[in-house]
Amino acid sequence: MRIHFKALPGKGCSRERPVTVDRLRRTGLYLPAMLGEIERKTAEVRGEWEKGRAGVESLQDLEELRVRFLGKRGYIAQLFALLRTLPPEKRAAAGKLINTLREQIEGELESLKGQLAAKAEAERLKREAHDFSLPGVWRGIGNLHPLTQVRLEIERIFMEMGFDVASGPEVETDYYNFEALNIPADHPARDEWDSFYIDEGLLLRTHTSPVQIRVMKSKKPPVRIICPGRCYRRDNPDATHFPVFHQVELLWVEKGLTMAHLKWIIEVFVREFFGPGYEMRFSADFFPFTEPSAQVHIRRAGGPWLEIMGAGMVDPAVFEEVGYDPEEVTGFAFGLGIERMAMLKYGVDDIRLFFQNHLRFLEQF
Ligand code: 2U9
Repeated sequence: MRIHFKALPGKGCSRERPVTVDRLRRTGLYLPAMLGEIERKTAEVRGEWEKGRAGVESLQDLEELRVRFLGKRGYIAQLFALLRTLPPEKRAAAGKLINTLREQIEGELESLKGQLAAKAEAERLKREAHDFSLPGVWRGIGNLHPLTQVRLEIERIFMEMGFDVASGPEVETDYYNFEALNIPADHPARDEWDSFYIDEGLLLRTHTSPVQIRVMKSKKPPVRIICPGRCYRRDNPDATHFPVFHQVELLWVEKGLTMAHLKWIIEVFVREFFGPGYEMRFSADFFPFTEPSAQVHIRRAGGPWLEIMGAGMVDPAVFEEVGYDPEEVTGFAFGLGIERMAMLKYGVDDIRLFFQNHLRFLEQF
């Protein structure tokens, strides 16, 4: 034998150059082959094919087998190379033999490929199958913080009555937080709003009242707004104090408003927010920015009086500061603490619980 199948390129022999008649001639190995020899070699390749085919388990195996038999340097190419060494008159018969084998291999490769692809797909489906009867993994969808819920509820009630929601900066100037609200620098009332100063003349707002000043300075009456927002005071935390807290303040400025309108607005609010069955009490108080001023309590029949807010008619000095004529318009305002509203509504006895972010507390709302 001049051409050894063992030396034929297969796995690991890919660098070997194809055996061509030219090469054989050049190396002096060229001798015309015999027809019988080609028949024998073809049968040998068929045997090899059948062995190889039986061992195929994956598409990768199959591809390796294809290269080994049909590749540029594969067995079939080798047989054709041998064919070209036959005397021309014998080539047709031998060529037919090789072609038949090639077609057989091609056909079988195709069908094996189909079978293996189907097998791989079935395995993939099995691997990725979902059992929809298994219990699911519960992922909590979360809920709004109770303070947010209360704020949204208060906003809804007043928006339905025709009030707009206004907001402003949490870092304020001394002027908007105090001066414009009739609380001059040396006024003893400043002690009530012990503040976090950032710089000379700059502080964390102690109430949302500066928002009302900003709104009034920016437009003519009528003004109907509520101002929810975060406020800061230098209080030591205890069951009813926290240095960060939230307020909603209301301001209505228009011709002819009286304390009666203020009482009516608060009555509607109490009924909407706490439900029916409460009585309401106003008692005298003092704020530099309202005159007269009052604190408002509510109670259920037989229950204790609960303070819910401070309120009053806007002081004429405040109107003058923002450029409104106190002879022409009157107005009223109130301020309430969102934490206090939430504590009363849900029976929470310690304000600090709202800021500790314990899920077992928050999940109750
Ligand atoms: C302007 C004029 C008047 C807002 C008011 C109160 C009374 C009040 C407290 C309630 C609980 C603050 O959060 S709290 O500690 N607020 O008692 N607030 S009248 O009066 C204003 C506001 C703005 C221009």
